[in-house]
Amino acid sequence: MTETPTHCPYCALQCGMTLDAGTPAAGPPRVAPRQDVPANRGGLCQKGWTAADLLTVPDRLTRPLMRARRGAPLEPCTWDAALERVAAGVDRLRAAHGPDAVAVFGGGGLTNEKAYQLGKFARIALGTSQIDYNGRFCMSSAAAASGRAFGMDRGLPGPITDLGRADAILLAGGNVAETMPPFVRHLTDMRERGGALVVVDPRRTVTARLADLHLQPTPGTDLALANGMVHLALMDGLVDADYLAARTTGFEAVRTVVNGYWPERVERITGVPVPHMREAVRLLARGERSYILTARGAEQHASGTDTVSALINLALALGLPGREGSGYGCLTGQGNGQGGREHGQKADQLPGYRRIDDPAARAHVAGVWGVAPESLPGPGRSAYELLSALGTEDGPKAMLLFGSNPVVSAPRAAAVEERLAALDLLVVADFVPSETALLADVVLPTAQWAEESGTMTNLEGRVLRRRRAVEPPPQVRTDLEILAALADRLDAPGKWSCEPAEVFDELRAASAGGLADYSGITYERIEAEGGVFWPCPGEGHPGTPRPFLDRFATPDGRARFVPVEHRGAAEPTDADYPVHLTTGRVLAQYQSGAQTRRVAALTEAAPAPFVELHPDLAERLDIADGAQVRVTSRRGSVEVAARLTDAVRDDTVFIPFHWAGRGRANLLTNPALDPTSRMPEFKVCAVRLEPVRLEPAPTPIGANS
Ligand SMILES: Nc1nc2c(c(=O)[nH]1)N[C@H]1C(S)=C(S)[C@@H](COP(=O)(O)OP(=O)(O)OC[C@H]3O[C@@H](n4cnc5c(=O)[nH]c(N)nc54)[C@H](O)[C@@H]3O)O[C@H]1N2
Ligand SMILES: Nc1nc2c(c(=O)[nH]1)N[C@H]1C(S)=C(S)[C@@H](COP(=O)(O)OP(=O)(O)OC[C@H]3O[C@@H](n4cnc5c(=O)[nH]c(N)nc54)[C@H](O)[C@@H]3O)O[C@H]1N2
Ligand code: SF4
Ligand SMILES: [Mo]
Repeated sequence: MTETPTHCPYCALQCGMTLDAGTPAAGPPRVAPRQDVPANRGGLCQKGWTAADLLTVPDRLTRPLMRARRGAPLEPCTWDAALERVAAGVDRLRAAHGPDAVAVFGGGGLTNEKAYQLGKFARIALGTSQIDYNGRFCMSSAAAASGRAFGMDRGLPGPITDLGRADAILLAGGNVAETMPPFVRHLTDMRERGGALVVVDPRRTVTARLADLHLQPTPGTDLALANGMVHLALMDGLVDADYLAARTTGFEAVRTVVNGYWPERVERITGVPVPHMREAVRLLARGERSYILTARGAEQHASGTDTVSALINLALALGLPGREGSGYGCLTGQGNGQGGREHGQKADQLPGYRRIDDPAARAHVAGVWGVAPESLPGPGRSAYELLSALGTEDGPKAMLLFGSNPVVSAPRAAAVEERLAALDLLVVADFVPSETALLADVVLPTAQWAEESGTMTNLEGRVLRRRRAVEPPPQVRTDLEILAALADRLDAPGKWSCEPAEVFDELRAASAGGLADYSGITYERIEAEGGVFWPCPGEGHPGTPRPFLDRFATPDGRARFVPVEHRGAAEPTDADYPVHLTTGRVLAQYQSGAQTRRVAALTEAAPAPFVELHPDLAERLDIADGAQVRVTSRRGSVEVAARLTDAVRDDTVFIPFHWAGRGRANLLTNPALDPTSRMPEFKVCAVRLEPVRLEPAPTPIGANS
């Protein structure tokens, strides 16, 4: 029996697990939790426990597939034929329309090695600026706000175990009891030591039920809430003046703005009673060790960057960031949501969290890649803008997609599906036939988590090893092998190793001197030290569990306040669409569901989408528990079952987004983008609801005679 230590294939907590490869006699592969990984210390959620089932899903992609022409079926073909079709198509489109005719779309689930190689492939094998990835839909607003406040964006400000020793944690828009269940251990550790948990969520979620205080705002009003809390902190004398003087700049402008956010006004905007706001500020200010954490609920808005800035302003006003055991943190979502946003699959970025429009960054990275800096393209379109441009007059005519299923997960998904259909060539690398793969002209079967090695950077900023534990099926290749084969056919410059360790060494060199400096991290060190925190600018460097203790990563070393004003939902409710819709997750399904809908135990636990609504709203609309409901926005309609609960505000309904078909939540969502992060507003749009009246079955002829 061989047991390989590795990490869960799903979320950013990257729970430690061992995989037992199984044998015909002993049974199929199985996982068991590891005790030695601080993030989960022996815990796993249901997705983690069933992760080995992914290896044996019945419709696993095991051969390349191709369709002869649009409308023809996808049929098995050889690797040679598939790769030749891709290379020939790319060459033809580039010759006709220039290099930006080919787009690349990546994912935050890819290892660091693959994310790095994908960004390099786009820039020097294809020469295209048109690359972005699904992380734009995830934490880009928090990343942008952290960047402008601290000069750097790295998930948590310290090891996850610091949270357990906190005096208070305010969690804005995160339902960790469903989205990272073992994380709750750290929150209960804190509460057992006397710390207080404050949860901000329009729904009384499983997580909110664990809290000492639950603030239940209208979706899209966290910014006003945070400004109101700074106002209260000033009023109640809780602002840390010494800290402001020593560690920050720009508070005066914020003081002026929050002047306008007097408590009663904020109560009117948010629906949160003034005493609750005041209590939240008091809890955060009463000790030395407090955290403000954000997740998608606060971030996935057209004003998400400003909302996170408002929450960071609150953290700074209370003197939290830049000290051990307190601060601001963003809960990264995808398995490699952190590393995936550092090494160049983002439209404006080069490895090491460098900007692609920075001449020094271009010169450094071009040097590592062995090309001329002038040959590198500039910044491209952000994810939704890229998807919206596909197949248009000046948009890309082909797309290569690795690690996302936008047909289900992109906002205004029906329009995105139309754009994908307008392409001359869609190529999808995946290990399951996702809804997006089923639209492709060429489908490349790729290896999955336990069949490959590489590194992942978890929500702490700790770089971890993913280890190969089983062989992929014989006709399946790794993403690195696919990129290398395509680079070869495209006569690309540069080296295209298929060995993760070699690619990692190149990534180290490319990231050296950047913000996300991995140059001192080696596979051996990760192994020996249980992971290494970036930045780690040299093999002798210990890594940086807690950045900002001495200085922030800004030019003057001080954190910057950013004054921000409340704007509210991009699409307010009105007479035709009188209810707010918010979307998110349930425990047993992951993202677009491409993986988890194929695992029997998970589908049994969460078989279908639903709409959560308050009994008062249901009564007004004549909707019974369990009834089919049509939910309609300006962009489309879905039909889902009603789930009545007083845990949600009576002006707001919630639909999880994990399903395709008639219950696809993203048929409804508003693609309004944040001006800074280009994050779409997944978390609020205006809808109306009506019961679906089932037509009575037609009476059979002669039945009554
Ligand atoms: N089971 C499961 N776990 C996952 C995932 C999954 O798909 N399934 N995905 C992973 C990924 S990639 C991510 S990004 C994380 C996401 O993790 P979370 O951010 O915890 O998940 P969500 O359910 O998207 O949103 C959290 C909460 O935001 C609330 N919310 C909605 N609108 C607002 C608002 O305006 N303000 C506030 N304050 N709250 C609001 C919702 O009611 C919801 O309870 O989860 C990761 N873990
Ligand atoms: N309405 C609404 N929509 C949302 C959100 C929301 O809260 N509400 N959340 C958004 C967020 S935070 C996120 S992160 C996105 C995620 O949504 P998606 O980007 O669609 O993410 P996944 O469903 O994880 O899709 C990953 C696909 O890539 C495949 N895959 C996994 N690993 C690999 C790999 O290593 N290589 C290759 N080639 N393929 C791989 C999987 O099988 C799957 O088909 O959804 C966003 N969409
Ligand atoms: S919490 Fe996340 S990493 Fe941990 S077992 Fe569940 S899905 Fe996997
Ligand atoms: Mo995400």
